[in-house]
This record gives sequence, C-alpha cells and structure tokens, in this order.
Amino acid sequence: MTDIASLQSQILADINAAGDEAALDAVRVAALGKKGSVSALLATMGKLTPEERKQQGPLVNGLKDTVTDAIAARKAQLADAALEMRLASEKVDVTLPPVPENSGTVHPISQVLEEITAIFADLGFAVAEGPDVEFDDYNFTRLNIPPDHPARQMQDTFYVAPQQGDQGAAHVLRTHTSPVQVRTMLAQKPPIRVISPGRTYRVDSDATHSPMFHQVEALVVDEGIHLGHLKWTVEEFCRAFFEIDTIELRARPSFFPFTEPSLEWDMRCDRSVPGQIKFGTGNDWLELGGSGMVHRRVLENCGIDSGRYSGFAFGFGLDRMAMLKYGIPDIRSFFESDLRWLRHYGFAALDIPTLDGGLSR
Ligand code: 2U9
Repeated sequence: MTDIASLQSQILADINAAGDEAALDAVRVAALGKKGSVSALLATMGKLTPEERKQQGPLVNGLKDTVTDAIAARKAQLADAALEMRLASEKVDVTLPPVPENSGTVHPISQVLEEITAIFADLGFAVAEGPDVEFDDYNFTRLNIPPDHPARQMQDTFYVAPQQGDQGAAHVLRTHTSPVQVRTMLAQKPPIRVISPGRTYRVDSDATHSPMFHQVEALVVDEGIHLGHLKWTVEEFCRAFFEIDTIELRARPSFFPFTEPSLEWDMRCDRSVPGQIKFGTGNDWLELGGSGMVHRRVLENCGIDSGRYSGFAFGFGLDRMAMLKYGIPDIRSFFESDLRWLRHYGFAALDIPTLDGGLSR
C-alpha cells in the first residue's frame, strides 16, 4: 500500500514537472504504457489470492484512474499555456497607425473620383456604372448622334471588331460615359439622380489628351427640372471640389447633340504668374466642362415621357479636374506608373475624402 502511495506521488510529481506535451507523453508511457509502472502493478493482480486482490484491486485501479486524470488535466493546462503564449506573441495592435514608408499611395485620379463621389453623394446622387465596350446604339444613336456625325469618325472612335454573340450589333470603346445614363433611364423610372464616373476612349494623344481618359457625368431627370437646378448643382459642386467659397462661374452657349439648350462652364482664375493658377480671383477664365437640358429626343429614345419629365446633364474630365486641382502639367504622367511621380502626387491611403472631414489635405 505504501508502495502504491509513493508510486502515485512520484508519478504525480513527474506529471506536474512535465514542461511540454512531449515530456508529459514520456511520463504517460512510463506509467501507463505496456511496460509502465502502473501497468506492471496491474499485471500482478492475476497472481494474487482473491483476498489480496479484493484489497489491492481498488487501490491499483484508483492509482490508474488518478494518473490518467492527472495526465489529462496537465495536458489541458499545457495546451492553455501554449495558446496564451501564442496569443501574446502574435498580438497585433490594430489601432496602431500604418508605417507610411511601407504603404502605397492613392493615385490622384482615384483621389479625385473619391472626392467627387463624396460631394455628389451628399447631394443625393447614386453612382451608376456600365461596360467600357458599349453598343454603338447606346454610345451614339440614342444620344441623338446621327450616323454622319463627326464624333463617329474612325479617327475619333475606337471601333471594336464584330464578335461572336454580337447578333449584328456594332460595338465601340465608349467615347463618353453618357451610355451609362442611357442604361439608367432604360432601367429605372424618374426621379433619377446619378453620376457615372469611368474610363472613356478616343483616338487622341498629346500633353492634354490621352487615348484612355476618365469622365464624370451627372444626370437628373424628374418633373419640373430646369436650368436653375443645373446652375445650382454645377456651382455647388465646384465650390465643394475646389474647396473655395469665392469661386465664380460663367456659362457660354454651346452645342451638344444630346442637350438642348447646351452650356459650357468657365471658372474665374488668375494666370498672371506663369506656371500657376489661382481660382476665384483674377481676369482669366478656365474651361470646366459642358452641360445642358437633356434633349427631349434623348429622353424619348430612353423610354422617358418628355411631356411629363425634363432633365439636366453635365460632364467633365476627371483627369483634367485632377490636373487643375493638384497642379499636374501633363495628362500622360497619370498612366506612366512612375513610382517617384506616384510618391509625389499620391495621397495617403487612409485619408478618405469626406465633406465634413475634409476632401483633400
Ligand atoms: C444623357 C444625356 C445628356 C452629358 C454632357 C457634356 C455636356 C460635356 C464633356 C466635357 C469634357 C466630356 O470630359 S469631356 O470630354 N462633356 O461637355 N456632357 S452634356 O450629357 C448627357 C449625358 C447623358 C443621357
């Protein structure tokens, strides 16, 4: 009996001393394994007299159960301790700011797009998107651009070779994002308030033109929409985008096949210092973009009753807006992926533009 008690306290001490799972397993094998000390005691049971067995049996079985339970408890303890250690060593403080040297920057076009989206979202506009390869019908015909219009010329438009599944419909790389608004009007009823930012394509390339460039257009269609709504929206947008309260705009009459009447907008600026532009003061004017009341033929082409509804639309170049706001002289630099340029003109990845938090900083 003394033997069993001292064996138990020895094994329990070994279990407690086991510092990891491998050491614990060695203790288990030494006690409960085929040739283990507890197993050896169990093996002697058969040779005892019934009287001795009656007395010794429960003690040896008790020893086996105590050792088994102690091993299980120590195993759980070791697993908990290992988990605690892993949690402590792998702990990440998600509230720490990123290390600027290791983070990329947001491209000025993405930045400007975020800014513009924030401004229009505040005015109640949704963002609409469409494909870059567009039906000729949506890009031109429904927008009242007739087959002989110069915009359709091969030297302006990238035509896409007919593909299987086209079913005879001609495709182009969209020359503006206006077909997105065509799709919006075909799909939903007024009131409509959308902006359509995206890539557009024209056969053109120099310091201020790129064959792939970005546009944002806005479209509002509802009952009673008039030029006053257009003017207010353009002014409100420019004030927010250029972050200047004193901006002054002027409208010039213009012509676009899809709007009637059509207007182009200029912003007062000062160009008296070479290589610099100041907005809101001076005697110079800067072209911003075009606009107008949606042509009633376009409304009808898109399934909108022009007797009941009217709308306005405007469009401007995202790349041009980024160049103006951030003083970028050459449009081609946007697409060269020059890391030094990106580090200079890029924006911090986590400075998301918001109207109350600041658009750009
Ligand atoms: C629909 C009806 C009317 C969008 C408009 C302009 C005038 C315009 C250019 C400015 C410079 C594009 O980036 S740019 O080349 N855009 O002048 N865009 S009105 O009018 C629409 C659009 C869609 C259904």
